[in-house]
Parts: sequence; structure tokens; C-alpha cells
Amino acid sequence: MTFVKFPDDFQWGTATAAYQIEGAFDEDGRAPSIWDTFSKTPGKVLNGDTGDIACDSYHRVDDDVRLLKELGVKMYRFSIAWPRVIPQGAGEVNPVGLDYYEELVDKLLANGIEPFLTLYHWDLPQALQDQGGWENRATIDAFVTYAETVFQRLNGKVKKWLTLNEPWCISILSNYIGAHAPGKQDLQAALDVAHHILVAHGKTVERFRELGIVGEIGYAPNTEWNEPYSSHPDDVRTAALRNGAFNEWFLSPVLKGTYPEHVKRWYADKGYTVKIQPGDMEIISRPIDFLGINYYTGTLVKYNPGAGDLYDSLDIRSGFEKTDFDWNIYPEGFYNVLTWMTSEYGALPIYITENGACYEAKNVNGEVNDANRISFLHKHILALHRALESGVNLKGYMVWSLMDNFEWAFGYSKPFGLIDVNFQTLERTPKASYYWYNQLAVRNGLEV
Ligand code: IFM
Repeated sequence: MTFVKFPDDFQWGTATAAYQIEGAFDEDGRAPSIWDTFSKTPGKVLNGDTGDIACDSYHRVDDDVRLLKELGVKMYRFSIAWPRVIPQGAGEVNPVGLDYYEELVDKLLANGIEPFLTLYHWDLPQALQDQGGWENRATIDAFVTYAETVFQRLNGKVKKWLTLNEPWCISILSNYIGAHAPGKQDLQAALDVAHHILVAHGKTVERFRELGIVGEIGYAPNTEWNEPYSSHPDDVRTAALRNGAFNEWFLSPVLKGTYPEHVKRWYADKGYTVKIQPGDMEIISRPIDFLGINYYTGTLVKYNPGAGDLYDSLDIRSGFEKTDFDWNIYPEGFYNVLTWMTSEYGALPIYITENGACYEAKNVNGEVNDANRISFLHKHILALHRALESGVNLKGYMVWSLMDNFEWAFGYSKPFGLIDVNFQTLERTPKASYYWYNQLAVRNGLEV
């Protein structure tokens, strides 16, 4: 057996998001977000589940911080619910909402855990959606004001900031595919949203610098790896298009100040445009300090002459093993994404802000044996180590997720946690993967 060791300053952590864990949907001044509306719309979320109670972390912060401490991690990524802080999206600030997050941050710091804060993990205040949401450019300024409010309150305590989580999901999945809130099915709307959230990101980075906030700021795009099925030029071009639309569309504007031409052309041929206003690309590409990368899966892509559409008609073939979410297990894709990003954009520091797997495992008298999750994490962490050795500037890794939670359109049916949550009693039970990850974090490496 060989021990694969990570650099001494490498950090291990876990991640969650507000709507997925907090509950307390109508307490202490919180107003509805688009996810409250969406989850309460019949047919949108499996079994009619909502985040009303979720893991009840709002009331169980002490338990959750203790579990983090015992896990031995040094970072915890969480998100702020905008509708707790500025319930109507713009205008009056709710200090009680801010108190909640400041207390969480204080508790993390007291336990030696670095807070890694995401400003936007999808819970747009419904009041803003009523005025057009992210399709309306006015939401950009509302976001910057919200971000500034959070910066001012937590400056000096939080040192790692993320503007957006998964811009592909905020735009395409939510406004074109329609599977997430607000559930639109309009590709032009999705491209407008994609552009506006990137401008909001850039303006927030700019504001962060102007205010002299202590610490570092980045964002967290989701990535996937599409490998051509064969070396046939059609397969190569199709895989490149899919990588372009999924990865480059959300990376190149920020890191190069341009949208990828081949994808832009593909959209333009279909009649879709990016509505760029003067100065937008300069704002979007304000330098960031680090990249947060989320990676789960990838696939082999085969050109399908009959396919009319980039997102749902490509002939995607694989023989991959799958998680219980039906996602391909593709650790090599993780390595490929990371090394590709480094060669394409340079060696910016990278934190893996999400990686993990959905597996169901029964709680049998307080024991949850999720050996398949351990195997998934093991393979991906080895791929990560190889990426480090290949020169990728990796600084840390966060498992999605600390605990089972509200998995968006799939409600409570898709557990990703290191900790099992009984959604009737809200009792938490660490799984086998929790103890495995504890050993990894403590020893800063793993055996192969
Ligand atoms: O649960 C989500 C998370 O909110 C964003 N990234 C992917 C996870 C698993 O689907």
C-alpha cells in the first residue's frame, strides 16, 4: 500500500446551501424565494417536498458545527439566503437575518473552521422574480447592494467569498430546461440570465475591491467533461460544443473577457444572441483571487445528425457505472477538466467547492454503510492528486455534502450527505463515509 499525501497547506471541507438545509422558511423576517414558490407549485418537486423544514439547520447550528468539528475539516462552505437578509430583494435590511449568519461564522471560527461563504446559491427573493428576476438588469444592482450588506457585516471574519454557485444551473437549467426555479423554458431568457448573473458577479468583485474587504473572492461554476466518442471530426466537434456550452460559456467571460466564439456562433445560427452592453465584458472579467470548481460527472459524446438541440438531443453514449442519481462516475473527467482549465486559463488557485455522489443507504440501528460513496470519493480524490502533480494549483476540496438535504427538484429522495438525516425526526447519523473522510482530513491523504 502506498500513502498518497497532499501538500501540508491543503484544506479539506464540506459544503451545503441555505435552502437545502436551513428550513425556518418564514421565521425571523425571511420572505419567500423563488424556491419557496417553485417547490409549492404542484408537479415541480418530487413528492411535493419543500425546503420549509429541510434539515432544520437554522435551529440546529450547534449540532451541525459540532459534527463539522468532529469530522476534522478545516473549511465549511455554506450560502446566505438573500431573502433572510433583504427580504424583498432590495430595500430594507433584516438585521436578524444577518445575526444568524454572523453567529454561524463566529461558531465556525471558534472551532477552527474557516467559513467559505457563497452569496448566491439560487434562492432569489420572489419579490425580484416578480419584476423579471435575473432577466431584468435591475436585479444586478440589487445583488451588488445585497452583497455589500453582507460584506460590511462579515468583513474580517469571513475571508473566502464566492459570488455565484453554478451559473449554468441558474441560467440554462432554470430558464431553458425548466427543471429548477423559476422553471422557464426559453433559451433566449436563459442566455439573458447567464449574461446578467456574470455581470452581477463582476460588479460584486469590483465592489469587494472598492470597499477594501479583507480576504479573497471567486465564484463556483459547475463543470463536466465531455469526451468525444471517437476521433471522427463530427464527434470531436460535438463534444467541443458541449464542453463549450457547459464549461467555457461560464469560464471564458470571467477569465478571458470573451464568450467562446464556437458556441456563440452555434447560438447565433439558431437565432439566439447575447445582449452585451458597452463595458459588460470588462466588468465580468475583473480579476478574481481563486476559482471554485464543482465537478460531478461527464460523458462520451457522439454526434447525432438528427439532433436539433444542444441540450437534449445529442446522442450521448457511455458504459459508465452510475451513482443513484444516474450520473456517470468519471474521475478521469475530473482530472481532464482540471488540467484543461489550467492549460486554457492559467494556474489560478482552485478550490473544489463541490464533489460528491448520491447513494441511498439504510440506517440500520445507527449505522449507515455507504461504501459506494467512499469508493466514489476515493477515486475522485486520487484524480485530484494526479491533477496536483500535473501542475494544477489546487488549494482545497469540499465534499458535497455535509448532510443529506433538499435535493432541489428531487426533494428528499437523493441523499448526498456524509451524514444521514432522518427527515421525520431530523436526527443526524454520521455515515461510514463520514468516518472515512475524517481519517482522510486528519492524515491529509489516503492509502492506495
Ligand atoms: O445539491 C446540488 C447543489 O445545490 C449544487 N450542485 C450540485 C448538487 C447535487 O445535485
